[in-house]
Amino acid sequence: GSVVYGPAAGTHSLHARAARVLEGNWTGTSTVPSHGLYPHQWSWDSAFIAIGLRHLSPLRAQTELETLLDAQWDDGRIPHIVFNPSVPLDAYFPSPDFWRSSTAGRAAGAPRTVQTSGIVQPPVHALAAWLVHRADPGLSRSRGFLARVYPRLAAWHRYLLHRRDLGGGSLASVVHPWEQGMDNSPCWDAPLARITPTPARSFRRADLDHGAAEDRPTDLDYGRYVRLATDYRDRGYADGAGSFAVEDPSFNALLIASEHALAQIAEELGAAGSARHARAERLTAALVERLWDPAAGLFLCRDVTSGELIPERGVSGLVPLLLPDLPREVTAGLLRTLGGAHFGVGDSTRLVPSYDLLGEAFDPHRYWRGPAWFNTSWLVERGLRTHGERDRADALRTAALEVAAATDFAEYVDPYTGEACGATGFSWTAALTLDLLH
Ligand code: 9WN
Repeated sequence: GSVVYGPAAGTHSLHARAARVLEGNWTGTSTVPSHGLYPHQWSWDSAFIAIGLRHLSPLRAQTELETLLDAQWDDGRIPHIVFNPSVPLDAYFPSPDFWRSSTAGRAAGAPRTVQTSGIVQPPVHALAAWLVHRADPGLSRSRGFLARVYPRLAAWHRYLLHRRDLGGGSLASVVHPWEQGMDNSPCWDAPLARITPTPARSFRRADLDHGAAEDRPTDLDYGRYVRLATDYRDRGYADGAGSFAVEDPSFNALLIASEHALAQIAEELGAAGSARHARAERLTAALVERLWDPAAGLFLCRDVTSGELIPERGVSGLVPLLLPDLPREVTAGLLRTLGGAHFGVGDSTRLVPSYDLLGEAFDPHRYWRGPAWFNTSWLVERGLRTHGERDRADALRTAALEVAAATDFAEYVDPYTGEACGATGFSWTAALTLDLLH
């Protein structure tokens, strides 16, 4: 197909096209990831969307994050979905009547006015809030934006660092694959194998009304997702005794990057940020100690239930490249792995595949089992820049812009060919395109 990115006019039209996608997906107070497949507000989507929206409208970007934070629970958790009450119940599964946040979540302090899910997603929010502030500090100060979001973001990090330290090694655990955001990654196969699936006939998957079945998780996956979420709900969303707990490198790296951002927010508000920077450094050391695998040359997930590292290479293990203060041999190892045979970046693949090209479970079209996603490629691009790898960052940026343009902002793509999978007009693809254009 024709390449829209490159000449000045093409860049301009790509900017305008991305802006139109975000305009179309805006509801008035937040942005849906995609009207058909995901018609509510998603937590980490909103963070990535705000990072792009700040280039169009810093006010809308602030509102995006504040709408999400308005649904925060008293225990500090930010729910992974905030439901739009005007969307029919059967438009997305699992719907509010499954999660029952206002009754089952009462003890954990779920809000009374909005319906939410009870699980979380990666903590990209403080990073997003800081970047949104910097896009227009004058507007941000006049609205008291950082002063209002700071205590909420601090409570969110407190929740993750205390209630979610299930492994006792200072890192946060996820208790459901949807929390980590890469739903059917092969990294979850072993810990999920212990979970008895809920029979598929007992629920109806709305996702198959919009996405091709061979690009989506299987019914067996869904049976296990439903079982885990049901058990968590029936425990009142109390953390501790569940049958699935995993320390994930991407989730924790984003928490650390956000803790650094929270330190900068504190300083902007006239408080000391040094304790937070120091905590972020301690967490980086814990991440390396608990999840770095020198032989594999990337970070692995730790199954907290068995205590073992999970021997699967996912893009999640490359995301910590984002962190500024990694030991030199770790950075060098990540850079080698990124360009090597397992991920092929700058070589056989166009964007960063979600999973090991040589892995047994690799499938170039099935969701998080191989396809490339724009948010993870954006995070890796940022990591390359952080570590002074300008040429490699530029090449990845150019590829991301070309593929976004050629696929009409696809949700995910075949990592080799860039062919579109899932939804088009996907919000974080459009938002991160805007960010890469700036
Ligand atoms: C479950 C919204 C979300 C993303 C996730 C992605 C997908 C949901 C689903 O869509 O997950 O949360 O129904 O498949 O895996 O990363 O936040 O875009």
